[in-house]
Amino acid sequence: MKIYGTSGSRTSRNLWLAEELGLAYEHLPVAIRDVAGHPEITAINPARQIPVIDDDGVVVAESMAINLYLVAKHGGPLAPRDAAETGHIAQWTFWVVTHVEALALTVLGHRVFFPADRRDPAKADEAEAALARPLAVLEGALARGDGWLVGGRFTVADLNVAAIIAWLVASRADLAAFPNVAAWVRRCRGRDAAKKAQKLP
Ligand SMILES: N[C@@H](CCC(=O)N[C@@H](CS)C(=O)NCC(=O)O)C(=O)O
Repeated sequence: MKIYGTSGSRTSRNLWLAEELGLAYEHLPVAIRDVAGHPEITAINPARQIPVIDDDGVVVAESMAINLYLVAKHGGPLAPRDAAETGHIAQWTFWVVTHVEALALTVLGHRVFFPADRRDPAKADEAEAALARPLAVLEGALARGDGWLVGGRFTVADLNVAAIIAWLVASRADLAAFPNVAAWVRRCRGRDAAKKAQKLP
């Protein structure tokens, strides 16, 4: 399997899962600025974006779809065990992409990622304030449950959601009002596979 994209992009969530699953893969760390003109990527992904994988001829784009594909193919404890878990893993994955990702990216961009002259602290603050509502949803779920989102164990739902919440940690967002989220994201990001993926180019 070839995984295209630098670990400093959304590809990081796919590299994290590949490490969790112990997969053999070739990592092609194409940088975000080089994606649009990269011949191999443009040949396989009409969106001309990373991440995209080529798994022995099965091409999948969209970072979250890639993760759902990989657990469907390889199984194991991170994968859903039944239809209910399939639904709940999809629920959390769609939820984080719909309600959290853009806001978290705005916080990350304006506090860390953009060059200093393009950062607007007010935009970061506004996005962080808007995140209070979805973060309360996550906090409630973690407080009511057993420390994980689905099935009483670390699954791809935790990975997909934590990969985005980690942007808030990197942005030094204030998670004091969400202690269960703060503890859970530390547990998720402290896993060996997460640390290994973060060190990739
Ligand atoms: N929804 C897509 C978003 C993909 C995306 O925006 N990729 C960015 C890097 S994280 C990219 O390729 N940017 C370069 C470009 O659009 O030219 C996913 O989750 O994979």
